[in-house]
Amino acid sequence: ARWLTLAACQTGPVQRASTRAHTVARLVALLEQAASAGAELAVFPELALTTFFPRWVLQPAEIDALYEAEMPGPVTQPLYDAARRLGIGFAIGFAERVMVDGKVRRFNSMELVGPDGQRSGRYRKMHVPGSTEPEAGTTVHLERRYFEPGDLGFPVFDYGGTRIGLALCNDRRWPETYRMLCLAGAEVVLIGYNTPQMLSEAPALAHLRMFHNHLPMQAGAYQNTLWIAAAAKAGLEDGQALIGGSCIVAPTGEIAAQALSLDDEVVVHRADLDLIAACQAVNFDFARYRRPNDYGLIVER
Ligand code: ING
Repeated sequence: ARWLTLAACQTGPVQRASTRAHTVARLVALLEQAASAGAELAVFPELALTTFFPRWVLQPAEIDALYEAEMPGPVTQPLYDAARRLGIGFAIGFAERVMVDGKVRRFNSMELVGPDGQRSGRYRKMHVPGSTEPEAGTTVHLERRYFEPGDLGFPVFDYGGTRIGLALCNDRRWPETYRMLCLAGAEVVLIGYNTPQMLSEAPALAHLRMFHNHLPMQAGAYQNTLWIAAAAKAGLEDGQALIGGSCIVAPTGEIAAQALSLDDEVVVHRADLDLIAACQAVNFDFARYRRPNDYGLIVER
């Protein structure tokens, strides 16, 4: 049997007034808890190092301080050092600022780090929701002001013999995310998210926020025979309530473990990777039963 012990490191609110160093120390403490519970691979939320700043219109001078110009940088290095010391890998969401051909580019990114503390993969969020300007009647969500859509596709990385895919927040609501990762051979998908409790544009859906968090992940895991570990940023962050519900989902579609709080909390499950083959044998023998020649509409505009 093949096993991989996964940890979803839910993170309570990261206020705008928090220093990066203080936040990194919290994340190191979560990684220590995950490792002492036997976890081999941990996931942190989307934009784990900062507040979820797309909720604001920021002045140009305020923006750069919220992005990482290098990963690891001097302030984030302790997390990479902790990974090596503890022998546990992790994925972390962060705001990425890079210079390409003399132009600044900004992505909502996630980095995979090995148990040796070395970078081993990067993903840039594909499904970037919200708008570039506040829109009347909607919750302010300016991700499209601060990030361009990812340009790295849906990569899958080797992690000690297990194939790992990455996804960020809104990506988890789209079946294409899981299908692309599945077809690239992913066995485990690590997800980070920041999801507001209240959406002013759809008060009638208010009671469904947690259902609509878990529903696509459970379906995505089942239909693509994946393990999923998903970490929320949770609780009251700069006045906005974020849902928690961090979880580990099996290829059966079952939630194997789930956070109970809206604060820093580690959710651990020893994932049986052989369940993937079992679920494929029962129904999802992709090579045998998929009808790709008849799915063309999916990639038409
Ligand atoms: N957050 C939201 C999510 O999918 C969202 C997206 C929220 C879109 C509010 C529009 C309005 O959970 C992220 N971070 O993608």
